Amino acid sequence: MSEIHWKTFLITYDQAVEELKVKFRNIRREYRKKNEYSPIEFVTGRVKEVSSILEKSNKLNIPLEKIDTELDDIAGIRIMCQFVDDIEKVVELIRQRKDMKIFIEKDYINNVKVSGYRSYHIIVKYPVNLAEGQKEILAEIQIRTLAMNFWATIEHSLNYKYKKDIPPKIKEKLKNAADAAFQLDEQMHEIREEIKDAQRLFEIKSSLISEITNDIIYLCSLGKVIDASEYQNKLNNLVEDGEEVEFEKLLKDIEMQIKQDKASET
Ligand code: 0O2
Ligand code: 0O2
Repeated sequence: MSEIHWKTFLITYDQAVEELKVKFRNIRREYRKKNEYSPIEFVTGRVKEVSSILEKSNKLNIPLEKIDTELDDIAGIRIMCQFVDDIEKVVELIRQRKDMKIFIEKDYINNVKVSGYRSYHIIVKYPVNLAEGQKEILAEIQIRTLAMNFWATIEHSLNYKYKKDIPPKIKEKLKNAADAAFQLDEQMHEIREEIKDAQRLFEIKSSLISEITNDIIYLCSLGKVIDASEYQNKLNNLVEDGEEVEFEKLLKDIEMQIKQDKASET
């Protein structure tokens, strides 16, 4: 494959990465809209650089005509989770999808790499619809916690700096850091229900506040400026420490008032 064809060759992978990012981000959005906890915290994706494709195919002795079937991470998606047990939930979500087929699973969480690397990898076969028809490509989905991601990102940049030959002293420190990241995941796992509760509460309060604010604006538009400003003061007093029930009561009161004002108008 001559260089001139790279741009065309990579179109399919670009499209796959864009589609997969949207699909996984939408899963998160769906959970959040339902005020439910999302096992997906955030999603990133990239198409491998041509220089990295060449480097890897050289290293693995893959002829360029075969990279589309033998290099499985030209399209790469990374899914970050808050807690270790979210990873299994995301893996299960992927197993159930009809728009991608699992080809290979690699569990570097139970089988930690010598470097200290932990992550769950799934290689999927993913069909991309192009102008000239459908093409199935391989894509790598890496699923990991925020702590695993932090470690892997740092280690990756050090590997880049030292051209994959990290000095033993730094390697040892990285190994210790990997252990610390593992401990952090363990400790967060122990208090995950508490954390999820706090996050759920935050989401609920945010959506109540936004409903109340919209109603206050609506009251103003009905000409009830004094009432609106009273409700605004009540909301301001609640914002910092108010309980969920207090916000609910305020929302109910303002909705009742809007109903009465509209009825008296007609
Ligand atoms: P939101 O609402 O912040 O989740 P694009 O491909 O253009 O859609 P982009 O920005 O080019 O996306 O790059 P990339 O690298 O694929 O993804 C960046 C997304 O990851 C952004 O989300 C960042 O907010 C999110 N992100 C990156 N690092 C972190 C992190 O440490 N913590 C969290 N929570 N999110 C992170 P969006 O798309 O802006 O959406
Ligand atoms: P990049 O720059 O991230 O795209 P191999 O890469 O030969 O070891 P294989 O079978 O291709 O093996 O895949 P493997 O081991 O499942 O790893 C593929 C990807 O996982 C790597 O891609 C990295 O992104 C990540 N990874 C694997 N091991 C490590 C590690 O020890 N540290 C870090 N930081 N990441 C790792 P690439 O192509 O190496 O690089």
